[in-house]
Amino acid sequence: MKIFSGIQPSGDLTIGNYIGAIQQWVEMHKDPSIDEQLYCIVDMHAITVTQDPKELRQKSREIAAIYIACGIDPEKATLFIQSHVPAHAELAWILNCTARIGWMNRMTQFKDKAGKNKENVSLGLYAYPSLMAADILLYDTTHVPVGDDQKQHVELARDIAQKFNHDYASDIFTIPAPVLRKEGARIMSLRDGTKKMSKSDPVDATRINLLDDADSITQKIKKAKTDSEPMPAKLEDLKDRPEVKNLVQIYASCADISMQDVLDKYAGANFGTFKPALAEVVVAKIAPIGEKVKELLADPAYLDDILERGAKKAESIAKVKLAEVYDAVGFIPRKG
Ligand code: AQP
Repeated sequence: MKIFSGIQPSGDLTIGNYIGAIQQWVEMHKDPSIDEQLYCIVDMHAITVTQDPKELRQKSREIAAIYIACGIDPEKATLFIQSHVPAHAELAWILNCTARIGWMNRMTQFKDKAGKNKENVSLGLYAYPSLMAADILLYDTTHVPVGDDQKQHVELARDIAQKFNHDYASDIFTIPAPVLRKEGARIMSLRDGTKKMSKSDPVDATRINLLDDADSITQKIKKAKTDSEPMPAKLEDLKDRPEVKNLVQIYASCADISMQDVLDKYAGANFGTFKPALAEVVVAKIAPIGEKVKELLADPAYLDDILERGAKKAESIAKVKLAEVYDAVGFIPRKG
């Protein structure tokens, strides 16, 4: 099994990024059937919407520190920055020529992000899924651990890989599969249980950031939207209570128990009891990450060294795949 995944340095990482993605990656360290794990900081994806260059640089390093602070071991996984490996952009171009406009038009993330402003967003935002397909396909990835919002893009990567293999009568690309958590694959906004928690949401109170301190985590949970009913006893009773369901999901993921376990513990309780208990488990999980990130950021040379080693390793794999692709499409290799 070969694993690839990544996160955009497009804001402060949230507990949604942690539960949906990073927590899965850390668990994968224990799986002996995994041969290779690559975790990328996808800065080229981040610029599909406007970014402040200074902040982008700072966030890119910060994400590397967060990966390590969350438990990703740079000896077991390759950590690197996407723009350090030019093959991502090069393969993305080829895949732009394989992907069909009709496929891109079905991507819900583009529709969500472009909203009513469709004519005015960048072409990069529209083509984002073929860059993501390139990220995945360069490394013969078999499994892509992501949150639920990215499932459609991984499925598109499969379609692109299959079409390319068919068009060029080859088996160059491995067909990847998304890996989603059973519970917690989509953490929702603290203010609207029907909207995904997102690092680029302009309202900070909608999310718990991985670098929030204990006090702000507690305050955000205290102010999180709920309803006037007590906590239910059964999972099916959460069906029409998206905000409550979300808080139960966050509790379960942070305490490493099932959502039903949470309900068994708090059935009948009101939010005056549940919210402080939730804040406690979230703080216990998140606060040590912030402390470790601070330590790591104090030593940028250490992080840069890990990222350089990661880029070299990733490049050595990506280069070979790109050469196969160039050959298949009929590009003449350079002499010498
Ligand atoms: N709310 C979420 N619940 C579960 N998983 C989530 N992910 C993101 N939000 C949630 C997962 O985190 C990984 C990295 O996401 P990304 O940075 O590539 O972009 P995204 O999916 O668009 O996430 P954001 O936080 O909403 O970023 P912005 O606001 O910049 O677009 C992915 O595996 C994603 O599924």
